[in-house]
Amino acid sequence: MADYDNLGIEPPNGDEQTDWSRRQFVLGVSGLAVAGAVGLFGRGVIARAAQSIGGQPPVEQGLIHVYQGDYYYVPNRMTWKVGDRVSILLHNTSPNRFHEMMIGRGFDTIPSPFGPVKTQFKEDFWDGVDVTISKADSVDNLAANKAHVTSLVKPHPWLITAPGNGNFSPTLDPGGTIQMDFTVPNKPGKWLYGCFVQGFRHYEAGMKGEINILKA
Ligand SMILES: [Cu+2]
Repeated sequence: MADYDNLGIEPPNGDEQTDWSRRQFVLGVSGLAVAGAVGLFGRGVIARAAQSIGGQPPVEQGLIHVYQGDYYYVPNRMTWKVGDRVSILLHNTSPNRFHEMMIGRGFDTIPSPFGPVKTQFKEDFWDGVDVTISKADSVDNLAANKAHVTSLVKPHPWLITAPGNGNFSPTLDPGGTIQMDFTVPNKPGKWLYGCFVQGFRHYEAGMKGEINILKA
């Protein structure tokens, strides 16, 4: 495994593992938001973008490795084309933190004394997309929401298909991996990906990226 944990990226403040549980930010976010905002705004936001890979990335298809760290993705830019087959093999390289990967556009927010707190993307990229889970190890949970998920990995107690758990998002335990196979849907344009664990604090700390989807 590449040594992505020594990039000199400082973690956000706070004890995230105690205030993060499954989709807690969706179901009970107000207390979390206040606690998170105190840590965030009281001690300053560390927002150092990691791994800015220069130049225009090539169109990627087939197997794409995406690495999660504290608090970044490698790569943080991808270019896909409508109709191509893509398999994201997501790796959580963090030694001790949960991370997820949402893909979407816009933000859902809730009001708080410190301003709006972002909870997830407003538009879920995975809405209506057929996804096959072909590998899974140390997955904390995967909210399917409106994606059509088939898992070749059985059993899959981590697969959450009930509504109300937030947008499509695999959350990996430290060291976890998941492979998601799909055909790039006809949704061209710019999309974002990010980790909203700990009430948007991972995203704010730099755990985000951009996908440009080209027309077929
Ligand atoms: Cu994260």
